[in-house]
Amino acid sequence: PAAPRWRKERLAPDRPFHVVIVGAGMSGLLAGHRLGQAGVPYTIVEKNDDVGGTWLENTYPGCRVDVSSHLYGYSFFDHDDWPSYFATQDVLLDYFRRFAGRSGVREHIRFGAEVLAAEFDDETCAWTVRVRTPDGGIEILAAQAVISAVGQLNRPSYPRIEGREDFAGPSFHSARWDHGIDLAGKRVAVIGTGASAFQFVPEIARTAGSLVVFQRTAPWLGPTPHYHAPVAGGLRRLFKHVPGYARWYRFWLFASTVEGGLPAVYVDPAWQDGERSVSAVNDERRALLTAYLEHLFADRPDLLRAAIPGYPLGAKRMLRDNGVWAAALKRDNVTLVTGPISRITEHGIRTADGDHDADVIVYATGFSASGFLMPMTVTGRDGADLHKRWNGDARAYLGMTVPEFPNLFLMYGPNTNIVVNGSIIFFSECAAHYILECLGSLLRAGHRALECREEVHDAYNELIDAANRQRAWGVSSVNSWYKNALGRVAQNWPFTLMEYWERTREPDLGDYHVL
Ligand code: N01
Repeated sequence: PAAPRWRKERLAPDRPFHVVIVGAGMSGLLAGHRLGQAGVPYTIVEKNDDVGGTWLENTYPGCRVDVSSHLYGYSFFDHDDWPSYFATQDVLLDYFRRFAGRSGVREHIRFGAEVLAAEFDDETCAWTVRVRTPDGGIEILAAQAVISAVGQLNRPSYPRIEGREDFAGPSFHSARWDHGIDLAGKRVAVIGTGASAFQFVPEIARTAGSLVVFQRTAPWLGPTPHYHAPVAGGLRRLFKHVPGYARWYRFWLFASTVEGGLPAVYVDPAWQDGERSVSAVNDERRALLTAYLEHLFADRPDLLRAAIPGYPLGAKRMLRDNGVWAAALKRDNVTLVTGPISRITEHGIRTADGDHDADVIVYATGFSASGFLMPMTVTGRDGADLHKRWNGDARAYLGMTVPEFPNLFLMYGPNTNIVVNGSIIFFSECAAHYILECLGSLLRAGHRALECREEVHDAYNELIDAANRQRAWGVSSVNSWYKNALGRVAQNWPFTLMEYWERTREPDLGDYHVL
């Protein structure tokens, strides 16, 4: 998706039009940049003191991206010269800081300010955005359109385990890493074995006195030998000296690792063994990855038994592995516990096999992903309340627009998460393009607002639901943040990335009521 092909001063030079963007992470910065290119005034409201969103907040040891760096960057900004194939958190944060500075977007950001509420005025067709300022005051911003770019994985989820308040020592969540606590020599307990724990456990295992990892569900591991490797010198030289090489490389990565992965998670309706695998291709992958686990834990049958997942590949996010996880679990100072946690006590964690005393507990228990836009209050046309409308089951058209909420656009909204190795930045670029095209149409035609038609929204969501029911993550009963409390997959996009690109290239104004 390219830069907007219009500029406000040509379409509607005298019309006051201001956009408020919520969040200065990857999507919010992009939206700001695109609005700037179109000459539309905007303000970004960011609760943190810096840009970067998830890459600012997650500072746990070992944090890095698990999508190829050469895909995990804006298609139009400095995306070639990554030091490693999978960039570390500090490199990514630096990338987004650099982008915010060089693009000029940083000047439009209100840092340390939090959007509390946004309300649509039926008379004026404008939004009123209520912001808590850094000094604790309240400021009201007026906007003709609001773009939410708050992300999906930004509210840490703490487990509902009895006795959590009783623990006498320090504890923290992986996304709120407490760097003030030195784990060296300490008895550390880690709850969870998702993508976050998988990255920091090998790091902290090196210095912790003892480390107990509590695993409820084993992750599938995708062998990625170069996961921590620096980009080979030869490749960097090719990028530098061969014109067009970087583009070709990105295209090759996209075609082979991104779009190629989806068929493995398609459900074959005739397949019988649904809890184990969902199709012959999926079952073949299971066999390959099981063999990989057998290789990793050949010398530890106890760990191997715990390491083989009991659910189909693709039902939860597969983790990239280069052997450091297995090596960490095999260390003398590390224990893997798979029995259910019965409670947390003053001294540590209790399971059926006894008490595991700890000095520090780290919650690697993920995020409340299905609350989209929580805890903001969003009030649309005729006083409609977004969270009441959703009632815990967020839906949007193309992940972006919601009936009754004119000129509200969501980035990384419902059903736009990509599971099989795609880069979410590609999705955000598609979304930013679509939003800008909507705003351009609005200004061109002199309309005040666009509101998604209920029937278009519903038909689209039926399509998404039907497809998600035919994906491994939709049929498996395993826990995952892809599903909301109702069991519906509210996060994932079930099709190819190219299909999202197709659908977002040109808004069809017939999908919208024009106000
Ligand atoms: O969180 P998760 P995460 N008792 O929800 C366990 C992205 N990400 O922060 O599987 C015991 O995956 C839970 O167990 P179970 C990426 O998209 C990317 O690790 O529900 N255990 C699970 O093991 C990722 O998918 C990167 O049975 C409990 C863990 O906690 C997403 O963020 C890095 C429990 C939570 O795993 C989230 O990853 C990090 C309880 N009561 C994150 N409650 C990269 O790019 C929860 N658990 C590399």
